[in-house]
Amino acid sequence: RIVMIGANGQIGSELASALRHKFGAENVITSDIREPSTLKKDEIFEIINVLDKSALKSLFEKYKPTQVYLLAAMLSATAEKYPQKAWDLNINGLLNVLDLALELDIKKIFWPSSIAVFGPHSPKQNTDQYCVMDPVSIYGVSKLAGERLCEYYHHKYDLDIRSIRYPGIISWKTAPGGGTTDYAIDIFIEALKYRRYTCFLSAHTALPMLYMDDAVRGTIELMDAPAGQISIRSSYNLGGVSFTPAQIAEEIKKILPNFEMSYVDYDPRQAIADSWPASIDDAYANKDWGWEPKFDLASITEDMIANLKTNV
Ligand code: VAH
Repeated sequence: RIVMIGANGQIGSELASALRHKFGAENVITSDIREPSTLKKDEIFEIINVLDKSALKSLFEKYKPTQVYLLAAMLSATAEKYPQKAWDLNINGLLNVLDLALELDIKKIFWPSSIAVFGPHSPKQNTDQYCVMDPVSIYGVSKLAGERLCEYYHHKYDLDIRSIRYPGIISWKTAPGGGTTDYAIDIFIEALKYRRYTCFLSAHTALPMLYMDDAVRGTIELMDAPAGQISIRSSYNLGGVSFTPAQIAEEIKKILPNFEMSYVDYDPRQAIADSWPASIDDAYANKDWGWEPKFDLASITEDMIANLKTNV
């Protein structure tokens, strides 16, 4: 049985449906700080604040999960507005789950990290699993510290915690919450509504991105892998596709020829994006558990436009 914390978010909402499909809705307990916008009759949901350790303990004692997915976090752009809250949620939320997992013998945990753990002195291209990591965003600082906690709890207590450094994730089902890579989602919504988009990142800002279908599949593949195959207990680099706002705009124009792209003069998220890698080397994920992305920029663009046209 699985308990997911932060199930209303961009990743949580789609990962929850994939897990319900795989294990049955009765075996997936979703939770978040407030009610979800939609809940089907066979779906189980509980209100929880991951910072309330005693409430979290009661939730785990009620459902006795064998796996916990902790997706609750404050993302990069919002975190820069509330750095102390971001650190508290991202780190103390993780510590509560780690300590309760030890106390209640929860077998397996998933916790997301991010390419935000890299910084201005990390290699820019094909950033490797091990390299200098000097994150400049409080989000990146909290994710780097979180990775060190995960590795520590694994080596000290043999906790089976697994993690992925997600690139920017592109999806259409759930609006993203305050990320620096959200332009790659907003651009599709506005292209379909207005045939134009004013991008908050500059035209040649290359960033590593991943389509949600790939992110969900990769996460489940990691969690399904035998523990003996997992050689990374901080967090796995995961690459998908790297592109710039100019490149995604060109791809959209192939389907919406009169789409027009423009760029703001300044946005605080540019400094965050400039500190991140342009592309990621995910050789360890490929070697340890067979990771391969399936979506490239063309298929992401086609899938996003096709789905947003019919569903939004
Ligand atoms: C963010 N979407 O922008 C998240 C992610 C790599 C980016 O961590 O903060």
